[in-house]
Amino acid sequence: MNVLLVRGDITEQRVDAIVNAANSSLMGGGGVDGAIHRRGGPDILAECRELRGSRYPDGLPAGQAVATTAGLLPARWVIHTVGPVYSRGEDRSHLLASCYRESLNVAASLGAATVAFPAISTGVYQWPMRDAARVALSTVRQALSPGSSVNEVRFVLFDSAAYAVFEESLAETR
Ligand code: AR6
Repeated sequence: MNVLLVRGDITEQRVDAIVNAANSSLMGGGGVDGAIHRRGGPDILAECRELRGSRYPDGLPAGQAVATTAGLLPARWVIHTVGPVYSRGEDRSHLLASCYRESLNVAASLGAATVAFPAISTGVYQWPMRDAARVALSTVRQALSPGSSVNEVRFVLFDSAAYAVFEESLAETR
C-alpha cells in the first residue's frame, strides 16, 4: 500500500478515482468542487442531480461519500464527499475522518486501485491544514486493508505550503 503526496491540481490526476470536497447540495461550488465540474463537464452534475432526486433528497450528509462517473476528466470516477465546516467550539474530526474512510469504501466497492484526495475542508470550510493533514493521513493509514482493491492513495496538495505541512505530518506518522 502506497500513500504519496503530489503538488498539483486534482483534476489532472490519472487515477481511477478522484475525491471531490463537495457540499451537501451536490450541485457544485467553488474550490476543488468548482474545478472538477468545470473541467469534467456537465455529465457529472447531471449524475449528481439524479442522486439528489433518488438517494439524497435532503442532500448528502457531512462525512458520507457517493460516486459518479468523471465526465471529461482523466479519472474514471469522482467520489463526492462532504467535509465538516471547521468549528473552534466543537470537535468535528470524526466527520472529517469519516470522509476519508467512506470515500475509500466507495472506491473499494468500485474496484478502484488508485485514489486521489484533496485536503478536504481546508479551503472554504477553514479547517487548519496541520490538523487536517494529521486526520487525513492517520485515517487513510488505518482504513487501508490488504484485502482492498485500493493500492495507492495520493494526496494532491494545491500549493507548496499545504504540501510542506502534509510532508511533515507524513514523516511524523510513519
Ligand atoms: N486541486 C487540488 N486541490 C485544490 C484544488 C484543485 N484543483 N482547488 C482547491 N484546492 P475547498 P472545502 C484545495 O474550498 O474546504 C466548495 O465551494 C484548496 O486549496 O475546495 O472542503 C464546495 O462546494 C484547499 O486546500 O473545499 C463546498 O461548498 C482544499 O483544496 C466547500 O467549498 C479544499 O478546499 C467545501 O470546502
